[in-house]
Amino acid sequence: MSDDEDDIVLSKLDDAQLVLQMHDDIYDGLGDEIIEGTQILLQRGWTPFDVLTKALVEGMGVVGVDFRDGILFVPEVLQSANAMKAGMSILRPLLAASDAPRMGKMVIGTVKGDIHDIGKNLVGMMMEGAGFEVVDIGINIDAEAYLAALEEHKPDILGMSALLTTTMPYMKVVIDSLKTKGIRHDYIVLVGGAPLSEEFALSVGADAYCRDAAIAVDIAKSFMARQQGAAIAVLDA
Ligand code: B1M
Repeated sequence: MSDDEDDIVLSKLDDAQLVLQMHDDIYDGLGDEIIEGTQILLQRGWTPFDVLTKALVEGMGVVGVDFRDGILFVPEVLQSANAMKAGMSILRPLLAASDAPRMGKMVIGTVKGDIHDIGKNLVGMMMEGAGFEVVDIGINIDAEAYLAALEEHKPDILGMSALLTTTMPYMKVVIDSLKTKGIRHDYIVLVGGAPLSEEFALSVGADAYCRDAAIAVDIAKSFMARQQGAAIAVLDA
């Protein structure tokens, strides 16, 4: 860190400057500064959602570009990820403290071979904020572990995340094992992760592709509404 950066007092920056500084601090992996910046924005009346998307997620986007271009390497990106998680840990309870009625239950995990968890965690946080109960089963999850979690927690929704082109095909392995057990239609299967697409999701037999966490919430809500509508129709018949 340069002397100039040492002298920056986050609380003296205006909102736009602070957000740009937080992008730099994520890039530099400065967790304490991210915690402080997150708290300042919240004190200034920012919603947790805006802090998350504009200060944290956008900052991580810059890291992703430089990682792709060989400017940043794994240890640096890991520090950025940890700084981002430090900010997320403050926002999590705020996003979850919604008085929305219980919408349904989701089990979510990152597929086998893949340890990326920031996007999955974010989806979990947003779903909790929207009133869903979320059971996060972690990273590097194989088909047996997904099945065991479904059996144990009996969710409405199975969420899977994959960030690598090499791990996304594993989603099909999980969905095929649901089919083999004859339980595919017991769950709404939602998938997401940067390399996925709508076509991919449909080709592996998922119900929908979720481009980001906010869209995951909307899609989950609409599937739950459809399911509840269908249940009411059966009761009325
Ligand atoms: Co990795 N990595 N990484 N990495 N990493 C990517 C994914 C990569 C695109 C970087 C690049 O080259 N530009 C690239 C993949 C290339 C490819 O497959 N074509 C890559 C690579 C190559 C690797 C390694 C192989 C590097 C190496 O070792 N040589 C290695 C693999 C490790 C493994 O998993 N086996 C690796 C390791 C790592 C770190 C450990 C250093 C770290 C992960 C830390 C962590 O997660 N705890 C890391 C990171 C941080 C990234 C980037 C930079 C950022 C990912 C991220 O957190 N994004 C990433 C570059 C990128 O994606 N642009 C990259 C922020 C997050 C909010 O977005 O995860 O997309 P995202 O989630 C979004 C949506 O996708 C969606 O909603 C989320 C929120 O809006 N979503 C869902 C995600 N999951 C969902 C599930 C749902 C619904 C929506 O279920 C219902």
